[in-house]
Amino acid sequence: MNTAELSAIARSLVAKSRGILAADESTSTIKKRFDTIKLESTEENRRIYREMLFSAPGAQEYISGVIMYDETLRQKTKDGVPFPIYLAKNGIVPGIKVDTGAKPLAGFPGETITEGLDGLRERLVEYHQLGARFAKWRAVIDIGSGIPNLYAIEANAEGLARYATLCQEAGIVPIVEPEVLMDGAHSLERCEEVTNLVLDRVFARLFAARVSLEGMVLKPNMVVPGKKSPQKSTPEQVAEATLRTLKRQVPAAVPGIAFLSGGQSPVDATQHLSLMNAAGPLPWALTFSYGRALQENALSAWGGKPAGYSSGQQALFVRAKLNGLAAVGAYKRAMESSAA
Ligand code: 5MM
Repeated sequence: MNTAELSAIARSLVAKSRGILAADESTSTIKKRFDTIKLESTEENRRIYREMLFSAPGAQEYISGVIMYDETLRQKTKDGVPFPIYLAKNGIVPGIKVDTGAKPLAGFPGETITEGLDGLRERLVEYHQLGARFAKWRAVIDIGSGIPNLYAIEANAEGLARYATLCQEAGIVPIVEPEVLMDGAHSLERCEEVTNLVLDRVFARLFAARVSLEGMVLKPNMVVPGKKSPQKSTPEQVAEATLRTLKRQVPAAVPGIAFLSGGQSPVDATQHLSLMNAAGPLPWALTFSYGRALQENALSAWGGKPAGYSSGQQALFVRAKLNGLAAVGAYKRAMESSAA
């Protein structure tokens, strides 16, 4: 595939008022999510849940792409239509998570390296045949006492760059996700410092690996204080620090940035995105690629019960619509009460 085709897919993922649904929880993560509603994590329950999300009436207007896990990409709707085909027919680009997880980095206690490069070229060929047109790889950087070390950042940046070139070779748009976790007790300033360093290293390796920036999407964290930090930030401070960081580090050739939510509440994630877009014009599209912030309400409204199916779909629709508004800077917190 040529770069123009990759670029067209990347641009469609960040098209006006639309963003990405991250539904690529691995089997162990979805089990933790189902535990919260006391539902057994069987293959059929996972299929039913994903079908509920993918077929939510009205949500397609605001969802440009869905990131799936390997199992989901191979599953079908109750009517027997493979999920990637079903999504594509509804104007949603099918995506696939291709990393195999963040594993302990030898020699660097408390730090991780994301794995999955072995055999990736062959897996990408199969994923393309199954209908995937974009992929995702998540590198995880934790902030704590004495971490992150530069070596861990550079090793993860190299992994992201090697993954991204392999994707583009296979005609698949890479979503490059370097996530600086918000789990620690660090300040907003420390998050800004680390996020700057991480993005600087990531773009250096993407350039060295000859990744076409026009044919990728960046999926970063927002700049926020750690959850255990005594510091509380205002939404305006988060928006300002995040935009300052992105403007310093992300070339304008990248068509779009689709944030992860990282453990922010659904409302905070929407408000931060909207404030940033309202501060435009910006050199790239800014949208969402949320997992928890899109799914949390839908999961609890569904509750694993047939009677909750349409409430779950409605809850996803509401969050998708409000984030669609945030992607053009038009969301207000007051809309929460009238949105349902
Ligand atoms: C949906 O969660 C994704 C998969 O996580 P595991 O590999 O641990 O199962 C995750 O990569 C997600 O796509 C991003 O982190 C964004 O999700 P959030 O919840 O942070 O918006």
